[in-house]
Amino acid sequence: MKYLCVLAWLSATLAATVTYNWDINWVEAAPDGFKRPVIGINGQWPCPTIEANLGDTIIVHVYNGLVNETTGIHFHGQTQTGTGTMDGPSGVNQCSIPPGGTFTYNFTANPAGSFWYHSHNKGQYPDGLRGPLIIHDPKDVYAGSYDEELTLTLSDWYYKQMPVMLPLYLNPDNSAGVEPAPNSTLVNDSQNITFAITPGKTYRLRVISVGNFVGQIFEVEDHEMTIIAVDSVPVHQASTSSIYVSVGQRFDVLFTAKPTATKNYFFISSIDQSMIGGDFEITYPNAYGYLVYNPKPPLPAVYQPTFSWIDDFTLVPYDNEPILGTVDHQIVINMNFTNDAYDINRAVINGQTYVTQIVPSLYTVLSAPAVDVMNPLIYGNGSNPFVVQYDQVVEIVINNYDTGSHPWYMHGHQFQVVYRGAMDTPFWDGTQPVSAIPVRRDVVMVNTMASAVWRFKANNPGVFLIHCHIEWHVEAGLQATLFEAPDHLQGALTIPADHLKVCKTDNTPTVGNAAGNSKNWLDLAGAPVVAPRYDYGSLVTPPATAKMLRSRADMRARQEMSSWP
Ligand SMILES: [Cu+2]
Repeated sequence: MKYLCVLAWLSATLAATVTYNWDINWVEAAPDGFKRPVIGINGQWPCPTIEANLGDTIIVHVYNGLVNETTGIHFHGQTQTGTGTMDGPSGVNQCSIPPGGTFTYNFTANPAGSFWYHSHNKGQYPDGLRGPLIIHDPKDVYAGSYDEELTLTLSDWYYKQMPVMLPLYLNPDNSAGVEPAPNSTLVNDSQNITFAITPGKTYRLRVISVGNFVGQIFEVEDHEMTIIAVDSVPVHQASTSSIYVSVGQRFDVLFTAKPTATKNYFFISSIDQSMIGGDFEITYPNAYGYLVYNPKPPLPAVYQPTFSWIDDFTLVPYDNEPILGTVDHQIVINMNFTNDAYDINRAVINGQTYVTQIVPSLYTVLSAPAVDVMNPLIYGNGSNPFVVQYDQVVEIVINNYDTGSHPWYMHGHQFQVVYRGAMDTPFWDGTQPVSAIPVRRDVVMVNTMASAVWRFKANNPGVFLIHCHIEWHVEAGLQATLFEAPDHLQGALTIPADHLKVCKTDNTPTVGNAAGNSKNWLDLAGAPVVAPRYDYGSLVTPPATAKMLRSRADMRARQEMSSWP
């Protein structure tokens, strides 16, 4: 017993607290030469990198200095074990932080690896509020395999702000639901960047897609990459010349520098234009960078990438964790797009568009009578609720009935991808061959007219969103809510006072079922099931709605978006 106490004391003293004070505000930036307002932190953009060690306490004090928009931060890929109030999505784990509001996130850095943080508030992060989150582990299995680390974010980029584009995307005049195409492509929120390279050294490159919509194909000229981790999970080494990085995904790769510094090399990130529906003109479909061995020779001028990437489904986790057997609970998500009563194209899961509920879903869990907490009814049909019991082996089946591919993300876990069908293959019926040692990650690309299946153990009680990571589709309602052992949250979690305060400012109730009813918990009258007509993103004061959408100013905005249908 004494021995255990000493161990606990040791780990307690070794873990540090890493504190960030963030004033979130608008700044001007021209990452590709085009100047626009972006959401930065402490007057800076690109946003800073969060760095900590595994087990550290990360504290982020947020002040919303945006004036015109609400906000909120999610720490993508962090499990938030025991800290379910800190996961970030507005309307699920917290209320939106109003302008002038303060809000503190406090959680344990876990697991280690490459992550990112971003706004999880009403389609906001593509306006710039996103950055890398790196958790180091001194015991990392690849710790001795490289000399230096580099971080590289990839992103599609837009010249207009989300609150301008969202109402044009979710609009009867765009009844086919064509997503606004990006104007540009960025690497480290810039273009033509350079990495100074020392001959002979081996580098760990953390590639993080912080984009909004399209996948990115990344390649380094004449430097083979060795994948060592995906979405933070170490994998057995796999060599490739390119990687395909869906929105939200991370690839950690090693590359070894040439022995001599006689020339310099390209790298390229190219957006997957097959995902773009309309006929758009894209100013910069590629972003370039350079490995600079020697500043004297000129940077290379021409490079023809091969773009033959590895299938991430074939990667094998380093710990060889076998497939979880005997599924206790299967969740089937049939996803599609359909038009609502306004002829607006919306996403549906099993026929239901995700709609934010009146009480944030976690707060419903924490205020519900114990007898009702496992009943999905109280969370509102509009939240697409799925309740699972503690320690169940859960299988999630995504059947993609849409004609596009979608990068699906689940908060709170790195799950086992046990099956992924190729484009236009029969949906999952349980008879298809599965992976014996499945790759684990937190975002998986689900192919057009095909299924993907993942499994996890429900050992992390919390309320976690399951959603396509394309921010357009999040706003179109392509989301479900996982209530993972909500009975274990009651009595274990309390809502911090500053979190309650922002709800008060926001006039959001924090007690009751999805409809805000705390008298009759099974009466869901008033719980939203239909998406609101207008979506102006995080804007606090939307323009006078109907008038604006039919005004000449709106038509001009539409024309400016080249070839908008
Ligand atoms: Cu999607």
